[in-house]
Amino acid sequence: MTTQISNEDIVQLFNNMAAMLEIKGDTVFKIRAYQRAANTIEQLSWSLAAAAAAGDDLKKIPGVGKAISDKVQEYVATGHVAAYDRLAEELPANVLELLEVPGMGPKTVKAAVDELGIGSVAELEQAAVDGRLEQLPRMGKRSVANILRHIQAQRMRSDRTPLGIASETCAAVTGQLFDACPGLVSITPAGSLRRWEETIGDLDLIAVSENPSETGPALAALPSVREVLVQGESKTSVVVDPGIQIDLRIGEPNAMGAMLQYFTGSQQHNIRLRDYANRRGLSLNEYGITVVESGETEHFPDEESFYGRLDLPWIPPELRRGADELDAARAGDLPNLITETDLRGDLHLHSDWSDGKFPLEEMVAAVAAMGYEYMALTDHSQGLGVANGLTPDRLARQIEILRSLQSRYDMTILCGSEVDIRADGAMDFPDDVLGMLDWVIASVHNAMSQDRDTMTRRISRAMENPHVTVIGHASTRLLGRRDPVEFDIEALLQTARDTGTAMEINAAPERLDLKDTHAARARELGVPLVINTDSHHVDGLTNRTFGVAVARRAWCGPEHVLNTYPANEFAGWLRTPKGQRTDHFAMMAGARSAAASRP
Ligand code: DGT
Ligand code: CA
Ligand code: CA
Ligand code: ZN
Repeated sequence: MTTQISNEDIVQLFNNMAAMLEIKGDTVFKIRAYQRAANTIEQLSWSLAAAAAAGDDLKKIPGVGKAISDKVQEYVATGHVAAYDRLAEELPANVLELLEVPGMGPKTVKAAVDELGIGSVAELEQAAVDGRLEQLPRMGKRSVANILRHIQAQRMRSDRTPLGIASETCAAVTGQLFDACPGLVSITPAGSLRRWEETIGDLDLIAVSENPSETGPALAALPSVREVLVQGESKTSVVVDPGIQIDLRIGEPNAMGAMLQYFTGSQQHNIRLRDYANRRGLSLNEYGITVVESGETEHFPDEESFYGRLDLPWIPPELRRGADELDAARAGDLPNLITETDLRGDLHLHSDWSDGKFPLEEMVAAVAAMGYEYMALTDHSQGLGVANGLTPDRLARQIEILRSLQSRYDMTILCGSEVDIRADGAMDFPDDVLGMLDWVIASVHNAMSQDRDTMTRRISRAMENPHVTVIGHASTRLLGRRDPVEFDIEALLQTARDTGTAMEINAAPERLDLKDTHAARARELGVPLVINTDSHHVDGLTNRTFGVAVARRAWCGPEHVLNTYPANEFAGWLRTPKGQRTDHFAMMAGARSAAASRP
């Protein structure tokens, strides 16, 4: 069996065939037939693959004759079309890649291949730069400049976008579309963004509208649009600043379940789900679920009813990785995932005493406004003299001020510090200074290129310090900007467990550190996780949503995250001598789970 084949896949197949035939110099009649079929199929609002699988007569569709119908059948049955493969073999490699460059139609590609021997986009770019491309018929300075610009733009967007930036872009575009489209009812993100992947290839949006035809053109007309890639009935694709591709599709309210499910992916999850459905005589596509025997397609307004039809509970998008989630769903073992509102405190916060942007008092007030029961202010230690870190004297003054602020708040204000772990693993404050603090985050901020063993020993030594409560942003990575340090994560997490040290999930969207798989391993080992925003600004507090997403992707419930516990239980853990904290946490988590499962 093949993977789910969408109408878009089929449209692309026939458009490519038309272009390849044109490059070969085939008859106009044959080329037009493929183009016409592609246009018709693009307009369909139901799955051609499902109809083919159900044995419908596709020739009843205008523009679809026997040759086209046979190829659809072949594609659906085998995942291949022999005629297509033959064409691709006859032509130089990478011709299809050249066709995808806007401005490169079949005739131009043919000339570029035949006359200049160009076989790749890189060679095309070279020919555009050194003036050879301009020599071709119908090519001028203008068209060459455009092709060059497209190639460069394509290279820019080939990089994946960090989640935080993609999510800001998504919110901005969604807002602008609502302003521009009176008929718009909803826009739902799908794809990797909905699964909270740490980087996003492109943004997939599904719109429901009372006036669907206004939506695509409105997207294409937004001021942030750099380039329009596709503008069709059912799909519009654009590239917006800062170089993010957006695929917008129109959904039907009564069939949103399948649409959202299909385009949320992951592809691996969908493949597994489809195999599971096939074994039950059902086939899945982006429009609904088809009973193979009767050929009847059922539609679902939401994902709950879609998964329900497969006798499965709804599976949270964060879990849809094509790993164990389907087995867990079938067994009724899906985790009860943590949500944002489970958080009762934020324990990594900076003020303008170090490198934060807001005064202490305003930072504390903003945290209290989140409705939290507790917080820790954690400005930097003096360390390398960067980030305006605090000397022991300034720290002592800050502690005094924080203690005096406490009387104004119900929220418990912990006096903390984010203390550098020096290159040799020593803490940047002596033990007597650390001893004044309620909460000590130990973080690496320098000597990041140490080898794996040295870095592992360095962080382990910090964990062995009896004053260190938690390791901050362990890998120090910055998504798209700085690689993680090298360390043995398994050894570190075992040391965390053995020493009673908690591990931070740093929610700053450029960090997401621990990352999901490491957080999952911490959970398995019983190491308490703490979700912190590391806010340097009052606006940073809402970044907790990204940290919660990491914890969800790690299959964490609230019981695995220390700062979901009520203030008294949290304080009880903190009072426990460090060497007993892991056991104490296991007891807290056990009590929490038992309470949750009580009827
Ligand atoms: P990305 O964009 O690389 O961060 O990752 P996704 O998961 O957003 O992937 P994308 O945008 O290519 O497609 C969104 C979802 O739609 C994907 O997770 C599964 C589904 N899907 C899209 N195109 C195809 C396709 O050609 N075949 C199949 N089987 N599924 C597809
Ligand atoms: Ca995507
Ligand atoms: Ca996409
Ligand atoms: Zn830090």
